[in-house]
Amino acid sequence: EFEDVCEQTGVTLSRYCIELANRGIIDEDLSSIFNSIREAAKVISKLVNTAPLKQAELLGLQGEINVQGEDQKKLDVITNDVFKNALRYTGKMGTLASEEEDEPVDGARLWEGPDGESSEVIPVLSEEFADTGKYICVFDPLDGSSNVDAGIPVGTIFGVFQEPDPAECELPDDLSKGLSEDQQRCLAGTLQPGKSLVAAGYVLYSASTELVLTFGQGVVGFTLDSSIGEFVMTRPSIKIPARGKIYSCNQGNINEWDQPMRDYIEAIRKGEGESKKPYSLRYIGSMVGDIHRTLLYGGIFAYPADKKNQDGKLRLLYEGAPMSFIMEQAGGKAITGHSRVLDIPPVGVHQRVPVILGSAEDVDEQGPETAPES
Ligand code: AHM
Ligand code: MG
Repeated sequence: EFEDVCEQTGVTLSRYCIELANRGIIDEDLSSIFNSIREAAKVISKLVNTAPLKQAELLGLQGEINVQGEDQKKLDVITNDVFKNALRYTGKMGTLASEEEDEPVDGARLWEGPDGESSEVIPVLSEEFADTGKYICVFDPLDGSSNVDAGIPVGTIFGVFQEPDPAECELPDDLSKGLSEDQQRCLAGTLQPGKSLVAAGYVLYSASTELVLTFGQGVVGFTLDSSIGEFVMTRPSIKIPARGKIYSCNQGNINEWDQPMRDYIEAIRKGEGESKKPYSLRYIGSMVGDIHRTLLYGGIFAYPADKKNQDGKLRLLYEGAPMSFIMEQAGGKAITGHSRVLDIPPVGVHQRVPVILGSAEDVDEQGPETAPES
């Protein structure tokens, strides 16, 4: 009877993390961080799902503009609080850096209560507990949120670094100017290249809620079974096909791209690329959805540099790097057009990066001289 139950419930994300911790692949702190990410993902999934029924509370603009000059949606702000507070509650976070926060924040000290009041430590937990942070989480709580009012898929993207030895990370003068000592420490710890990520993942809120993650040992996918409130493993080992026949980019920007990018897209579109087969265009404008499809079906996703945006649009730390880590772990590749995305040392939390990622053969065709070493 017990076996039957196990068979029906499958391997949950909690079970998976416990097994990895038992085998020494992740430590208990990282496992606890993933507990929080899982809980935050469930709450955000519920918020996104019910938003049209609570329009006044959840949809539309917040009336604030974030540090990147973008209008914040109500859901950007709410989901940022959900994700941030879930992580803080672990007591394992050194630093948190989000698309929706100007600067990285200390992950352990401040706890925001439901009324927005904050205290030095999480109520009922000891100061000691709140000071054990050794991980850094970078995240975009609701990527593609311009789609959310229309019920189009959106996602959460996250990456986890280990906190470096403070002696080893000094900020250059121009970056440390005007920051307190604490802020400097948080920023220095956050500016790590993607190749230092110890974990990364995304959650796609679509027809189903999908959580895809990597701890640097392949890529695993889970689906939220809302009837039991658990993420159940549905894809134990995701491998991207070596070549696809779909390209995904904002082709409206074609006149702004450089010539090699234009020539490449024109060629695959017409069936004049290496595969000699015409590619289909699929583009949601929600990175998580577009990349999830690319990962499963193969092909190429690109947000290249253009004349107006020399560094493209997507953010290195919490969009480009985590997605590139997942792609490489699934057997794909991720480049900027000049170098491997994971090799770039960030110089700012909200730094942008051009990305071209997907099936290895497709990425090689686009930029053979720049493809990463395998
Ligand atoms: P956001 O972080 O402000 O939501 O913007 C990121 C999104 C990505 O999800 C998507 O790939 C891209 O912006 C789409 O941009 P565009 O509308 O220029 O095609
Ligand atoms: Mg984003």
